[in-house]
Parts: sequence; structure tokens; C-alpha cells
Amino acid sequence: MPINVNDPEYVQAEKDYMEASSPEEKLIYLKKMISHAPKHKGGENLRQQLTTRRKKLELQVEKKKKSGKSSFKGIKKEDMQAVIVGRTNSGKSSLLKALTNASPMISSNKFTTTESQIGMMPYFGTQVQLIEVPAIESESFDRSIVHTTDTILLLINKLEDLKFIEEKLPKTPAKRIVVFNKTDYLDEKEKRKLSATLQSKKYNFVFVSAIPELPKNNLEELKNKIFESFNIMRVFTKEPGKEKSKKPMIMKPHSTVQDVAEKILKGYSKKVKETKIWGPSSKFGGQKIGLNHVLKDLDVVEFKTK
Ligand SMILES: Nc1nc2c(ncn2[C@@H]2O[C@H](COP(=O)(O)OP(=O)(O)O)[C@@H](O)[C@H]2O)c(=O)[nH]1
Ligand SMILES: [Mg+2]
Repeated sequence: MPINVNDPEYVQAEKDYMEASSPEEKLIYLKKMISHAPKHKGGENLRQQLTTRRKKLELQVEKKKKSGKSSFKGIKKEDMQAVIVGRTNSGKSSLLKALTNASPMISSNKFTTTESQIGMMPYFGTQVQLIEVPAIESESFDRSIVHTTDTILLLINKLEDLKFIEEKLPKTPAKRIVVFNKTDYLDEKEKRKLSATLQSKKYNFVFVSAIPELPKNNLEELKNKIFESFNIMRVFTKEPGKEKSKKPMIMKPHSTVQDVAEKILKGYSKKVKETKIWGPSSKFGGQKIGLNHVLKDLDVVEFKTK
């Protein structure tokens, strides 16, 4: 007889488990299920089933690792991606959870996260892909994602962590933001001192608490900083007589109307008969412009096709 488990953490973990697409991901949620399974005698069967499943999954993951097919080689990079890098227990999983829809395991145990975790962070109609990679000092640390990402969040709890991380990071053109976490443990005087030091070294930094319930967690400021780091612009599109699109398109700065049309559909710009524009790059709302017109952040473009 299957028993009913009411623990919300268990229910969520089971749901995540069902939706997980790789054995690595499944294993993460299965472990969470096990830790929230009923401890009483009635749950014995269930616990046993879960443990058997865990052993199978662990074998699968082992095999996959040996064959070199690591699970997250296949992370599809979105338009805007940032990677959280830090030492174990610095609050990487907490930060991912606070900023995105992901529900990674959070624990004061060391090295709980052994696979990269992905979450999506909503930001004014756009989505930023945020990835937690396993602790930088662990074997599971994934350099390949760090290599190709747009922005690296250096998550630290004390100044010494910064040097430690920097020494291990590959040289890449990615923007870097120093995220000083657990600042709820610091008093104002300590913060002022740290702030002065980081400023003198010209770091782009922010003090946060990765626990949204805490006052002065500064998470909104961090979101802004992440978004600003991407060097992109948002462009809304519309059809004649209709409202503008809810979600903006993410474009490189100085993109033209033609770039937008081609991103919608290859060859689309050939079909465009007339373009109108509203917003920062327009002289007036509804101005007619050509395909070479250079756009600005938050412009609205209307395409009339043949
Ligand atoms: N007080 C406080 N505790 C935090 C903060 N961020 C994380 N923690 C705690 O630090 C521990 C490690 O967090 P976790 O997110 O699992 O760290 P990770 O190993 O870097 O992924 C957990 O017990 C968290 O609750 C914070 O801003 N303030
Ligand atoms: Mg973690």
C-alpha cells in the first residue's frame, strides 16, 4: 500500500523528481525526498523503495560520468546568462533559490551541490538564466560553463574568499560582480570598512543576504546589477492595430530594425512593407522608419507585412 506523504517539501521534491530530465537531476530530488520521507514505521516500505531507486540512479550517474557524458554539457545558453561561483557553504544554492524558480538543496553540510543547477530569474518581462556551479574548490566544479558565460557572480562571505576564487577562475571576457553574502552577520561599521576596500580596488560589488525574509537583503539591487551587466537592449514588437508584445526581445546594443525582423524569422525583413517606431529612438510616436534605423533600449517596433 503506498502511503500518503503530506510533508510539503516531500511533495515538491517528488514533483521536481518527476519533471527532472537527467538522472543527475533526478538524484538530487530523490535525495531530497528521502530526507523528507516519514521516519515512522509506516514509512518503512517507502523508504526502502526510495533507497533502492537511489542506488540505481547513482549507478547510472557513475556510468555516465565515466563515459564522459556529463549531464550539463547540454545546458542551452540563453540570451542572458550568469553563473554563481563560490566556496562551499557560501550560500550559492540559497541565492539561486532567492532569485529564481529553482529549488536547489540548501544545507549547512559541505558540498551538497554536486551538479550545476539552473534557474530562471524574471526581470521586467525578460528571463535571465542563472546557474549555480558546484563549489569552486570541489572536483565537480565546472569550468566549461564559467568559460562561456556572460556574467560571473563571485559569491563571498569574507574578503579572503575573493582572492581564493579569482585565482581559480579562467580568464574570460565575462563581466564580474562581487556578491558579498551573509552580510546580516555584519554591523554597519564592518560593512563601511569592507565597502571602502572593495571600492578602492574598483570592484563592482553588492552586499546581500541570500535569505529573502531578512530585511536589507539587497536582492533587488543585485538583480539590477546582473541585468545591467549584460550589455543588451530590450525591444518590443507589435502588429498594426494591436498591443505591443508582453515580453521584449533581447538584442545587442545598436541593433537595427532589420536585426529585429531577422531574429523573429529568417528572411522576414524582406516581407516587411512598413515599419513604425515608438520610444527612446523615435522623434515622435508612430514615426515611420527604414530597416537601417538603429534602435534603443525599450523601443517598440511595428511591422506591417506585405
Ligand atoms: N544568515 C545567513 N545564512 C545564509 C545566507 N545565505 C546562506 N545561508 C546559510 O548558509 C548555509 C549554506 O547555504 P547554501 O546555499 O547551501 O550554500 P552553498 O553550499 O554555497 O550552496 C545554509 O545553512 C544557509 O541557510 C545569508 O545570507 N545569511
Ligand atoms: Mg549548493
